[in-house]
Amino acid sequence: VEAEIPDAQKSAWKKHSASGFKNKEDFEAAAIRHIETTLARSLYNCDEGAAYGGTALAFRDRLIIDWNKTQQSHTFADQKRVYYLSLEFLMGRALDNAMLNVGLKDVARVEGLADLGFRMEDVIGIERDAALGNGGLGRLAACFLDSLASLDYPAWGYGLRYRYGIFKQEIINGYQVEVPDYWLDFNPWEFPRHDVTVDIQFYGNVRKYNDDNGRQVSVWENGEIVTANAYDVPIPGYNTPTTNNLRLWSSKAASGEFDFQKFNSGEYEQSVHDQMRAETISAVLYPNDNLDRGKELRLKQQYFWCAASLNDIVRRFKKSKKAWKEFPNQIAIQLNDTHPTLAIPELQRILVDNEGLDWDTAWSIVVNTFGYTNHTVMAEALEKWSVPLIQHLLPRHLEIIYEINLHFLQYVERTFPKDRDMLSRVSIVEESNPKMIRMAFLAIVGSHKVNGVAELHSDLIKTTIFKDFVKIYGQDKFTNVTNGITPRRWLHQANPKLSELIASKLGGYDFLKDLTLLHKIETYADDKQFRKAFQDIKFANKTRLANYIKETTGVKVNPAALFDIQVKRIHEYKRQQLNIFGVIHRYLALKAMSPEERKKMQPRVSIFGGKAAPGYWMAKCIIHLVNEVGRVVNNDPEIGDALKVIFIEDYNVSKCEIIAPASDISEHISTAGTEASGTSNMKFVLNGGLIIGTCDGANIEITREIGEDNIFLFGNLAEDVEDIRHQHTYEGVLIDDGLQKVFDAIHDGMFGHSDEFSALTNTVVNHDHWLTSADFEAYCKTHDAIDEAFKDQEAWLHKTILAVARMGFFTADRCIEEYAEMIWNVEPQKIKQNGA
Ligand code: BZD
Repeated sequence: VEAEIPDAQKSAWKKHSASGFKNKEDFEAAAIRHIETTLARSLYNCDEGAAYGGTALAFRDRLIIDWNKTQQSHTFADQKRVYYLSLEFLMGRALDNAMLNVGLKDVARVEGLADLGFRMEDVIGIERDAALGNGGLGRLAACFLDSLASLDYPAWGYGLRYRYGIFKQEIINGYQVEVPDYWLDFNPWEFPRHDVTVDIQFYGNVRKYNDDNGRQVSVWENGEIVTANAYDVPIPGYNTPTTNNLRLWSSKAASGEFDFQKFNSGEYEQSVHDQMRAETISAVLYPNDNLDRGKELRLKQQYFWCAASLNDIVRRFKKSKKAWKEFPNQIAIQLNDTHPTLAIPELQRILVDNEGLDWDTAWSIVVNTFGYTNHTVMAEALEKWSVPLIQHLLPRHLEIIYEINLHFLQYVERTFPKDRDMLSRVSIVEESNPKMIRMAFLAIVGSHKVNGVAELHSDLIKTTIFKDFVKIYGQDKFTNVTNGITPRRWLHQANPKLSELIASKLGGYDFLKDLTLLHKIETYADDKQFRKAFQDIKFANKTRLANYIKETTGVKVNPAALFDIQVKRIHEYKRQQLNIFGVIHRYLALKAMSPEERKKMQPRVSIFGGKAAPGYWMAKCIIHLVNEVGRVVNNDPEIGDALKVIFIEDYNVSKCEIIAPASDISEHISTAGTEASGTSNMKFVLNGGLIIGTCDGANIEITREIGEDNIFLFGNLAEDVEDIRHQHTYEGVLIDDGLQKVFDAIHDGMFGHSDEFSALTNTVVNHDHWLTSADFEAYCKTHDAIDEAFKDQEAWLHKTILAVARMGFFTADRCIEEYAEMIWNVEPQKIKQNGA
């Protein structure tokens, strides 16, 4: 290819090719140029917003140069690539991450920005979070992108470019109020690719005919077309030139679709309406986590994004002129939950209908290409789509799904001829009214590997919801990849002082790319000086959070108190209700004490944060109760610093970066068997906090790694939950004595009108599906043990340091290496500095 380019052209490019800044002078020049020319500001009206804009654009230039080199190098090398399909990427802020990953934060901070008259923290704080996700699933995708790039894997993410990300949460009079998050008015991190578009079809009908060879051909026609537009977001690796791509699709009316006929004849509204209808597809992120609501627009989003992404992937493959059987050797596609499962019938459709492959050949390509990650066993979260809806929206795909099911059931019947029930149990089509397509089953049948996200979870899927599939396909199709987090963002960026302390002992920052090196700080758990330094950092981080709380809530909290934090989406299975009932229990106990007794108690700050899905009534009740308890407790003069209860508004990624380093204890207290993994548990321990938790998800493996002396576990085990629920149904719920006192206080109106909270208490009394009462006593006792343990600060520090030292396993880098080896069969590829 290079030989075809004339020398004059080459030398012009060589002379003028952009090169990213490497020092203060270049940075200042780039930032000022952008402030003046891109943002049209001057020395006299350069505010913090403009300083952010100039800095971000300067770094963007730098990223895009590496991005170009990376993409060129990957294209030339022509090795297998990974495509990570996720409806959610919860990226948070990009600037700080970009500065740290390219290793120029100090150049920008100490020299550049200071010269321009700004503080780095203020400039970074201007950026809005890219909040294209709900919670753990979306954040996992973001951590995986960071690791893929940092480890030099050729990989792309594919997602949707929502105009509105997850809503902004405001707390008004103690209630959650949702405000739209319009985040795109200034987003320097995306590149619109106006030349990269894909036309996506919906509705229409399927026409059949026989071709010259007598082969039946299906044509999907007369549909409605919507265009997908690509926007690319560069993903820089840490300390490597590798810069991968996250491609997000935006919907718009197909070109020519704006109907001038209608417009000219006065039907303005209709023609504008069509336009808006198309744009609606990528307009909003659905704010439900772990719940499937079966809305048509959601299905449209899923197909729109799968079809655009596959079209893009296939187009790139076809350029290589390789034989179709090479497809799975060149391409691995990972499905982040069942949301992208339509990619399976879509690829089959492309291969059979468009490319003319026979069914079996096509199907073997499909199965060898896809891997499926499951994130939940909870029935209410398992996706199903009604057959009439799919029939209407995607008629050809429905036919293909039925045919996939037919082949699959025939195989099952041959293998298990005596088990008639098996067929209806495993059928992709549920014989209900209306019939439903079980997306998880389709994903299993269409993938070569299925994985859970923590050991317990991966065992549970094999023994419960996917049990029959293990019989059918054997154990080997099912595997585990325990989740992890990127230490770049969750240690180095969120907690720079701790990162620096560790680096000072390990002789550098290599641990950020090999987190197992942390084990070398174990010996410092016994080093008094190190402990002091560690403690000072924790105190500074708690002070930073205390200041934030003062600024945003007006409540003054004492940074010397024990900070007890639960931040995550609000959900009954995550049991924030257990936490707040425990807080009320503590408050009642404090009230019953003499002032002298109260003085001896360990002061606490109970901190909550998290969003409730807008339609999730019970979750909203929990938020309201937390806020009402806070109002009463925080204003009780008898209580003072002994207890404070805080709800942090609008919890998101950038807030987590302030919160995670400031915990003494964090709560991961889901009903055993319900939290697939959890990842914030890892963030908190890595930042020098201990955990109170149930034997659930990754808590179990965290315990195994850090030692059971360094974690506070309590509660019933997953294997006993079903029996207890059964007992509740047939013998009624036994309400714990302590919990009864809490309910009495609520009913007496201690926290406002009790009607507001009756749903919360009634559900415990009636079913206690989440074992709030069954686990209450153990929960409260464990908190008492925490108070005791915290009094011995030296012993506490010893535990926290050991725990940090033993967290090496939970890096997302390890996850990516496991996926690469067990599921994708891809190799890393170093970028040569000159590109080619
Ligand atoms: O995925 C979460 C699980 O609940 C966590 O236990 C796990 O650690 C993470 C990462 O594996 N699941 C989600 O966050 N799920 C969703 O947000 C979601 C969103 C839309 C629809 C269904 C689920």
